[in-house]
Amino acid sequence: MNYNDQYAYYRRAVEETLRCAVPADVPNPLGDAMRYSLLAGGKRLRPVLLLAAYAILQRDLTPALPFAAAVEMVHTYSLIHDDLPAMDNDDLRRGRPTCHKAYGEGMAVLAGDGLLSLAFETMAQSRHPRAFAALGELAARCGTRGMVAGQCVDLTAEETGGNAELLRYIHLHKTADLLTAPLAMGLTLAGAGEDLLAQAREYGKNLGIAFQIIDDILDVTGDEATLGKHTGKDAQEHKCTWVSLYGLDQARKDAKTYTERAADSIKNDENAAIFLKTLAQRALVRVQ
Ligand code: GRG
Repeated sequence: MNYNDQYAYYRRAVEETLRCAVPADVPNPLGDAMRYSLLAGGKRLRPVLLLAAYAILQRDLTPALPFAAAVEMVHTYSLIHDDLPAMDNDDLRRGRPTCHKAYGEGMAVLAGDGLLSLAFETMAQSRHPRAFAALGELAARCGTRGMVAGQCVDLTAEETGGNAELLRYIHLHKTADLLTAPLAMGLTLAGAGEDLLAQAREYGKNLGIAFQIIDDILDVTGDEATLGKHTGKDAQEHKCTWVSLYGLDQARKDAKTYTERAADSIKNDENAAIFLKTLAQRALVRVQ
């Protein structure tokens, strides 16, 4: 299978799992608000990373699917909360009105909370023998020393102006942690040893930094219709970004450097490992 077919294959498996992930007995409008954001599309990058990492060692993806869905739930919760007026105050996400625009702020807070807890419930119910380790990895990376910490520093840097050290912290935690988690989870579930896990962590860190630099660039140069969200927000909100600190040209060079570092971190030559190298290169030239 070529790269595009492989990505589409992983993505389809995730979409099928997500379609019925929110239980029917969640009261409405909460259940509808959760499904509205979870099933709105998106690249499904994090679950694809999890399945690709798992596929380095295992053939049958079925046992990894609840974990792939859980990572996307956590990502979607973070987007819903990030879009709230108290944070980035966005009204467009994934090409449609943000959750709070469609369901109100209170329901959007609850939809985010609901997706976060449903993610952990889904992993716990999988009964996978390594579920606890995978779940711990996600908890650490999305929590108060991971993504939430990155978001905290991102918010405070709007007031202080930020600097290179803060920016690296923001990129590592707000973005790279939630790309590293699925890689480490997929490998852990598949029974990988420390050597492969270390390669994946290095890959995730560098991919995450490159991915966020590109996100910063796209906020300046990207097309709103293609991105499915508004651009120009970073400058409006005085955000500390790679572009605001280093300028567009340097940002492009740095994105390339971190992408190369990510690809070089993977030493394994299984098809699924080569897929990860290609994914990093594709992420560098992404337009959405
Ligand atoms: C609210 C705790 C909390 C965290 C918010 C997700 C987030 C952290 C902020 C959103 C803005 C942002 C630039 C986040 C960095 C990660 C990122 C680039 C998210 C967008 O991910 P994509 O491009 O989105 O994979 P899709 O829609 O394709 O899934």
